[in-house]
Amino acid sequence: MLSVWAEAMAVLPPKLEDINLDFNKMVNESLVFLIRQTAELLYEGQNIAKCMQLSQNIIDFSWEKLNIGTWRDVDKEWKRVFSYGCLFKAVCLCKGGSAVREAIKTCDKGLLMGAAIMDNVLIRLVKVLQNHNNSKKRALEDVGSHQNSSQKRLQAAVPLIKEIRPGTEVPRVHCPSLEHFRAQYLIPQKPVILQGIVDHWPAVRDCKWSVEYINEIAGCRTVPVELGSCYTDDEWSQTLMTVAEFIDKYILHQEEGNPIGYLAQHQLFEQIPELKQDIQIPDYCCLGDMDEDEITINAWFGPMGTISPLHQDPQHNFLTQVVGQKYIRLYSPEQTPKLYPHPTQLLHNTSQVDVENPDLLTFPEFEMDDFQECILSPGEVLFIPVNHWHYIRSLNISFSVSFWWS
Ligand SMILES: O=C(O)CCC(=O)C(=O)O
Repeated sequence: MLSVWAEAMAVLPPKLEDINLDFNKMVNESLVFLIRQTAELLYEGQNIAKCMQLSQNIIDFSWEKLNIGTWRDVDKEWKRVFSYGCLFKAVCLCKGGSAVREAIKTCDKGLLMGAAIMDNVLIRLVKVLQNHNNSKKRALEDVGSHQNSSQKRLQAAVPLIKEIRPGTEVPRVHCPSLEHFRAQYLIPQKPVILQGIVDHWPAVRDCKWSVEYINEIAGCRTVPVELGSCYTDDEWSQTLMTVAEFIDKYILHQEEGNPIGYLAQHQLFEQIPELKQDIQIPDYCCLGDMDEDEITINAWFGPMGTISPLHQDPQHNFLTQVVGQKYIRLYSPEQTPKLYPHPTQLLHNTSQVDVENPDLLTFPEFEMDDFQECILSPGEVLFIPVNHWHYIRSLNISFSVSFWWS
């Protein structure tokens, strides 16, 4: 059997000359020299300690560049440099064979903060490293033994909404034709729950996406996690942790007083393609004018009690429930003035009203009765038309996938 180092090196091109180490003039010559030197050391395989040190220098230098100004203004070239640093460091970490987890973490940092390099080499490397990571099996056994009791404890914390008010329920329709959906719901911009359209997804079929499965596929991967009951709270923050840590600390053993953790991420399916194989873009998206690769696919994985405050998005949404249930409240765009959007530019798409417990003294115009609501269950897909306000609370451990399209 090949060593993990040999397997990691096999992910790289056989010859150093085959790596494209050209950068635009943004990246100065001495840094390009450093990157080349690091790559040479890696291919020689003799002085890995020095190679590791230089990789870290590349990471540190580009990290500073990534943190200047706003994220969308960061030059892509610095993201490429960061990815090279992470790639070299991750391979170095494989040398002794004992730091594979650390190597996976390093790849994930490159995937999250860097840009794709060398035909997605970081994704290919992580796949190789994951095969060597057998400690996931132990974590899996842990998950199995704790799930039932912790699910009960979580359910005690927040009351379930069991009843939907008569007359407010979002209608349900089973596998409508494209034309029916277009005429009845898309054109008039009416929310609807589509049933039977994702039953064939591997994620839904046989309830494949259990907590155990997610842990098995993604346990050792580092992902961003939101901490706090909702993103408008002062204490809300984001942090990086492995999926296994997230499951252990926030899904299965949520301690009283600890913040709620939510894995709410639009990059998850790019970062972990194994999960993407279990889902499919709904056919109805072809009614829009986007190519498939322009559709944003978001993952929402969390315990009972995650709340997405009332907000609106600039695209249509197919919010698909894979695991657990969510209580959802919808308001039409016409009601915007009565929903008190935050005055700041950053939060202008978010209402200041706590929908399930509104402060009517501060927000007297808030219409209490004029909404639609539903409990979305596994296999159901809620069509949220563009700009429709939506409030979402998970009623138990939940995994949803949303597709933003226009
Ligand atoms: O499920 C959630 O918590 C939020 C989903 C959402 O807001 C969206 O898909 O736009």
